[in-house]
Amino acid sequence: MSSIRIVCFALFLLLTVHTHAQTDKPNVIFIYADDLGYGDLSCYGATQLHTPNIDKLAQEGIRFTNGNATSATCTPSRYALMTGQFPWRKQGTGILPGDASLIIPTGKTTLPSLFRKAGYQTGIVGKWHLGLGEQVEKNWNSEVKPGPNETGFDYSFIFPATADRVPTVFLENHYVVGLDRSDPIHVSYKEKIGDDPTGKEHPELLKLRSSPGQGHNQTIVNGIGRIGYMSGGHTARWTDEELSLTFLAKAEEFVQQHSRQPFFLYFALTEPHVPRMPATIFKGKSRLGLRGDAILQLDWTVGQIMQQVAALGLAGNTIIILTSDNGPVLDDGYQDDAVTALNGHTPCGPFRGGKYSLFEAGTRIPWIISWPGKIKPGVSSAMVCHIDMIRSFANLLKQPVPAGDAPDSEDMWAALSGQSQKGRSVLVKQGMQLLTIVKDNWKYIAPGKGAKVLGGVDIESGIDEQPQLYRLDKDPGEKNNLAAKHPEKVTALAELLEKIKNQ
Ligand code: NG6
Ligand code: CA
Repeated sequence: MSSIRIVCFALFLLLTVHTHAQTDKPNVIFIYADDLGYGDLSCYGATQLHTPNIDKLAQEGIRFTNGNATSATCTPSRYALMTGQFPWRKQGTGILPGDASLIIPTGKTTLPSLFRKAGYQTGIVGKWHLGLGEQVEKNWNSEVKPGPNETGFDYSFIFPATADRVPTVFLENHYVVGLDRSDPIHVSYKEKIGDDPTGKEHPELLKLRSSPGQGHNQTIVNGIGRIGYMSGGHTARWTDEELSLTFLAKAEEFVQQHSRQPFFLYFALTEPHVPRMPATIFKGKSRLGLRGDAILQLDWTVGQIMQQVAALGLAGNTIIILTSDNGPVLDDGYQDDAVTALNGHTPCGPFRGGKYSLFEAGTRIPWIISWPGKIKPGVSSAMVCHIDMIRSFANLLKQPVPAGDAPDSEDMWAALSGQSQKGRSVLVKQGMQLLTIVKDNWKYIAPGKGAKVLGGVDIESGIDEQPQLYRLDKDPGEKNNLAAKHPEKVTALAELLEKIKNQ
């Protein structure tokens, strides 16, 4: 062969391999907002708030109207996403404090480990909230593990729990970022430690007042009272206004570094969770108060990532999913102006309840998937859930899932990719503790005891001592309880719920 022929042949081989890789192993960026409601985006009907970047993503992809979290709070939703197991099957999967130990098993298939096995580089940037280390008492000043790097991520840049919980620091691959060794970090959720002022003792130092009766008045960091006490680590503490930009910079770095190999990025944003303290350039921008401003910051961030993917020439080879861990809440512990500046905005969309609730707004969340050229744009009413990510991507990546792993996950790739309008037929969802089951648009809420309206947050819990039955396609606002009219449906759904619980 002449040398020109050899070069041509080599080029041909390279191109074939490259094209092959493009179809088989698209990059995946999974963007997980925190407490973003179904009605918080203009593509989902918001009129008081404009989210042009996410709207563009929706226009280029599929917008799901029946996207679901398994649970109405963060930790259990994330647990389900990561493991493919219903969180209520496992003790200790409720909202975790910032010093909790890791609750994800290290030896089982997780969403990132599935990608890793398929030859992807895997990274998480953002909120973790699934515990770190083997025990509560841990040394934050040396290697902190196990955590994301032991459950499937090659790279991690996280904060441990929530933006309102100590320690208010970033960890990059096991280590607190920016720590001065002469000022070690200590954390306690039991008693005050160190000399830092608390919100309770020094409310005059707060730039964001805590809501009465909702705590958030322990150690003050950056003028904001937190849940939990911490001492030391002063140089490592974050500035809330920089949180999102920091995560964006790290996400962009990850994408840039891995642009020539398949990557999976779990980009877990903190907006619009409390404390809402967006970068100064976003403050006042939405005219809906800090919560609206935080949503605009989130939208801008998504736009930045979309632009980067396009600029790197990766758009046709990258799946972007945008969704949220649970539904919206206005007053979740701080007296920002979310309630007073709402201005007619409806974070829950047409649904009832909100974060923490058994009603739909607790778990019915935005869900957009885009894969230009591969997934046909549109709107889908198929019922999809985060818990199905493992088996759906296992299908796309042609990866086996070992027996016993991801037990509650179902392969929904056909629905997710728009090849089918049929999603799940049945889904069990969780409020705080109690469960509800949806089957073919009939929703049953098991009777239970507890407050009907959750104090502080002022959200209907969905709890009732009577059984509740709703027809979601005809009555999305869950206004008409049909239990008395359809006792046979109540019995059938109650039995099915028991059966699934005992599986
Ligand atoms: C609650 C907090 C709330 C928020 C939530 C976790 C109180 C009174 N409320 O316990 O502010 O932090 O936990 O939110 O402490 S989640 O989105 O991470 O589930
Ligand atoms: Ca959340």
